[in-house]
Amino acid sequence: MLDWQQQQTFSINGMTITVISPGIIRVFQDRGYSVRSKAIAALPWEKTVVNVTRGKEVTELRTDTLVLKLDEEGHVDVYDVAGNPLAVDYRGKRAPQGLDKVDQEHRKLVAGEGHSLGAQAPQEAAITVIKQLTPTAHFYGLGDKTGYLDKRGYAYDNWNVDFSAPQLEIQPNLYKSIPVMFSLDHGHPVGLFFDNPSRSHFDFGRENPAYYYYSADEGNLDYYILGGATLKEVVANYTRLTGYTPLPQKWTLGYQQSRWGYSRSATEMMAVADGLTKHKIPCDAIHLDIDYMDGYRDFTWDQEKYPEGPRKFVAAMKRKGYRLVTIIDAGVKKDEQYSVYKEGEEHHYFIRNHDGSPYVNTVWPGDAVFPDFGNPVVRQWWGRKQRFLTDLGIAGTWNDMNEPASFNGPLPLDLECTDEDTTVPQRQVHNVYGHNMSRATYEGIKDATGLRPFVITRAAYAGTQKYSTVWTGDNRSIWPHLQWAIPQLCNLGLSGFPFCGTDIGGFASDTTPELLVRWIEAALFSPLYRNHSELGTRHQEPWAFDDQTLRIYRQYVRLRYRFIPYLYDLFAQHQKTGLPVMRPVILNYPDDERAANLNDEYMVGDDLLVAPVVVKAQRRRLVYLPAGEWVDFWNNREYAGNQDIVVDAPLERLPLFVRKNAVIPWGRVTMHVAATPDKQMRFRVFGNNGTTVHYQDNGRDFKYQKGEYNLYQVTVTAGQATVKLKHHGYAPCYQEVAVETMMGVQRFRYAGQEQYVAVKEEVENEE
Ligand code: MIG
Repeated sequence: MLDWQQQQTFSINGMTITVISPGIIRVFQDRGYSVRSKAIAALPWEKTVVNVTRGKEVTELRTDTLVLKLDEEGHVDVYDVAGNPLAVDYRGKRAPQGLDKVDQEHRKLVAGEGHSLGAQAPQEAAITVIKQLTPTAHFYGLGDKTGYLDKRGYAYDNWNVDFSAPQLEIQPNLYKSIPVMFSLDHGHPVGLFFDNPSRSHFDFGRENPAYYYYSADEGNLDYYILGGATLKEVVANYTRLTGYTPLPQKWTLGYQQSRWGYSRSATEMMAVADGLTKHKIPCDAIHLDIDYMDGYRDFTWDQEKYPEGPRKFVAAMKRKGYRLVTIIDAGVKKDEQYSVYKEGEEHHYFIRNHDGSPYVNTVWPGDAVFPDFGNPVVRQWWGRKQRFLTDLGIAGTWNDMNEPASFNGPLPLDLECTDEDTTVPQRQVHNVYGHNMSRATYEGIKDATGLRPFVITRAAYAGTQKYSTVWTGDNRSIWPHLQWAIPQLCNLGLSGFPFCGTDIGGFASDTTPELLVRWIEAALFSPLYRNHSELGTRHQEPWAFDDQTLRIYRQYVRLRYRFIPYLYDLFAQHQKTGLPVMRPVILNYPDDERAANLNDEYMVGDDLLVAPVVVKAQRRRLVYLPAGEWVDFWNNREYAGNQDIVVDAPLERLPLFVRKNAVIPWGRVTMHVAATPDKQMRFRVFGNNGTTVHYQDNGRDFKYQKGEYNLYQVTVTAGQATVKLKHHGYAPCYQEVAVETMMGVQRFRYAGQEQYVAVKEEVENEE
């Protein structure tokens, strides 16, 4: 620790309080557990002025963002600099209210009929942080939890599980554990990030409306207080702490087609590719689920199902224009004839029983063992294994079953696992299993290809966004799961994961044409835009139904490609702002009570407001427009904000509004994201005065980090457009730029020297 960092570290009442920056303060108490954070790669230290006032009973620490009051009893009270309470310790003890005290016998009785009594956190936990709850506070974050945007009134567990029964809003935990929460009370924001991967619990006033609490079974007391003037600043501080999602390859923002079962044969895969081509559905990747493997062995390929071998198959798909993404499961087949197993067994790379032997459970390949991803050597080994796929030309790795899932009961909690350089019981690293697998995969692919790795993972911990995209796992083809996709993805976005998506159409059960259409509409701006379904369910390719379904579906996938430059701009902005792409309205309008628990609308960046139809048979809906002025994307009709409007939403209509005066880059519709640099770009202006900064690079590798990118400034003043190249680091800049205002199209030509000159003005509006 440097001297100035030491000066920002305070020892008070047995706790270490570290001021990392004005808006990030760590509260720490060693309880004998590892202090190596899995979530944080490097603390975002900033030299900070800290004013310390030591009173008789209370010590006060003040930065220009946060005020902490610490008393002798160990309370930590957090205020903003204006004196608004943000997170004040509750002075009482936990006192469950209205929860039925059921003895074991009656519990059994109820359970006997198949009813579950839900999660119950132990009354005494090793760690409890308990805060006062005001009647007006809202809660967000927590990653992929089920239910509604505002978590107030609900309780959740952080324990990664594969949960395949229909997910209901009472389900306390799913595949990911991201123990960050944001609270917003009368517009005053704060975040608390509990950097403890062991099993933990959140309760937001479900147990008692007087308090909310976090508790953990074990681990150090280790949490970060995140401050900022706005919710955006608080979220940004969380991302600063746990890491940004690196720019994805541009094609990953294209449409993707998947289904468990396609990869049963090369013929079936080809038929999917041909279906997409024939029906003119733009698509950038087709996914191969577990069937391509030889007996579900990771990093193998079934030669019988692919008689020409994988190399020729991948090349043939590439000629058709389709990239391939392959699934890799966490469980490695126990098979003495299989090199991955043999190598791992020999070097003790698998999670162990107490006698040192590899622990065996059952997954798809039958008996399976589990790589010990907490060991850096195992991560490197697994990383090198990616070359089997990248050498074949596979474009991405989709990590599944990495909670880890197992069919023969859960992994015993005390199995021996490695945490970097020490041995710990499984339960202490359980929640970072998928995180470490993702990291190994990311680093391996980056080494092998030099490209921006495309990794998708089901299980995750805080900070996994540095390595991987996530999807929300096994949803169902039911309307409630479409409804939840909005708050679930919005909360994932706030929790550091801008690159996320749901299985479009629903994974389990049979989808219906109406549900599928509403899903492809609602998910239009979901960063990961993938249709995926379960083996044995009704097929849900866009052409699996009627002409109308196909037509509408195609229309939206084409529209998606129009918006890819806008989405890509948002990913570029994320590198600096730390903000999500798809976001709840409350993030942009934190003082708007109407937005606090708005579950059926979302925003994309600051400019697009999306109000999808997520209710069966609905053909009109109420749309809440926040402050400002809004333009209906479909007919340019203008609306004042701060009001509810009723809009028509026939099956083919996704209600979509653009912030007045927004300037939106408008991409080309192509069957696949172009591999060559675009020579032209068009911007659409939804008003007569606006400006945007648009980002361009090669969309593939890391050269942008060395300045190889372009920034264009497009400005419209009283209907008159100008275009400038603000930063010219990527040689092939646009030769032509068109700016389409509501009055007509203005064209520009690159004249060298970072200048664009107007070509001629046209009055007509063109497509
Ligand atoms: O449930 O590999 O969530 O997307 O298709 C079985 C088969 C295991 C779970 C994943 C799902 C995938 C499926 N997998």
